[in-house]
Amino acid sequence: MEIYNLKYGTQLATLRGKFRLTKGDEKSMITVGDKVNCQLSQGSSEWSIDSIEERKNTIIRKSDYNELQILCSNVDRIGIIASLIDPETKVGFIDRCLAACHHSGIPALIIFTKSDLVLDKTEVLEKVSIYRNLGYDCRIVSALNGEGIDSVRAELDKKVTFFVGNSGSGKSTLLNLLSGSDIQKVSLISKSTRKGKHTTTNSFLYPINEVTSIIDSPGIKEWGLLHLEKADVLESFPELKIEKKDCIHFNCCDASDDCAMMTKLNSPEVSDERRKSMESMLESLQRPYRIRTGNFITGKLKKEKSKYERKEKRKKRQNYE
Ligand SMILES: Nc1nc2c(ncn2[C@@H]2O[C@H](COP(=O)(O)OP(=O)(O)O)[C@@H](O)[C@H]2O)c(=O)[nH]1
Ligand SMILES: [Mg+2]
Repeated sequence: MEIYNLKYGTQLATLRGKFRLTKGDEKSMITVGDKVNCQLSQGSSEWSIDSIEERKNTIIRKSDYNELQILCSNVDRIGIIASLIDPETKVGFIDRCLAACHHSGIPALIIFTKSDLVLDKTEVLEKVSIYRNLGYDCRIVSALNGEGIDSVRAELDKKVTFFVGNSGSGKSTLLNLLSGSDIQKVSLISKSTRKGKHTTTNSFLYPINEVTSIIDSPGIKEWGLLHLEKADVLESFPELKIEKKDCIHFNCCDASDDCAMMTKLNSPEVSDERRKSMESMLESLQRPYRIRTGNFITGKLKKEKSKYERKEKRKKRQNYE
């Protein structure tokens, strides 16, 4: 495992003892962003990790398969890297990331990339203004002509930022630009699928200077939100959250029909696009073991799949009988 130290730079170190966390179904020995205490073994150039300092925060996702994954720790910002085009990051993807950010309590910065490829600038502003009007900090950048890069650099200064986005959205390219060197490999966009090819395979923390770091991560298809409750998801929409104060259900949310946030969601004040995005998130909470075509099924997942299918069949039979 690679560790970074201001004095010694990047070093290889081995894990000592057991760091496996056993709390709940959390499964992570050590994660990127962790601050560790190390020592040099006597007479050797080999470092060993003795302990992990308490984490200030963690960013997690929970997939369909009931496994909680710690993506990183000790982060000040989550940079959602959303490409305007080639491939276009869907609003559903951005909203899922924002729901996870809201739950983690870590502020999000939405960075719209590849502005140079969009010829109609009003189209860009329309998309960005949806989020700006909701109060999110949004930046528009181009790695090609340098638009917005300085503003992002200034915003991320003296912070640890986690970059998340779909594959090919420009995370590694932006990291390289901000660091001023080609520290991360950049992928080519596939001509047939218009999606990025996976080049970044592991999350890695890159120190930009003594007080600024960026964690680059592999592209994800969607952020699994199964660690969230319905209320968390609803509250992640600022226009719904403000309705909570008038809700008859004090400090509770079962998203029932008379829930103030649900009432607002189903009102014409919320655009169809945002409503659909929220409905899709709520729906995915109800079907945790949903298996989508094309998913990679092996071992444990195979078992989960057949368990889920048996349960679904039983439900169907009961409905018909
Ligand atoms: N035209 C243009 N291409 C970009 C921009 N940012 C990234 N790219 C290209 O998009 C592709 C994917 O970029 P990469 O950084 O590897 O994406 P990642 O998978 O999110 O790390 C590469 O071919 C980059 O050269 C941009 O702002 N403008
Ligand atoms: Mg990458």
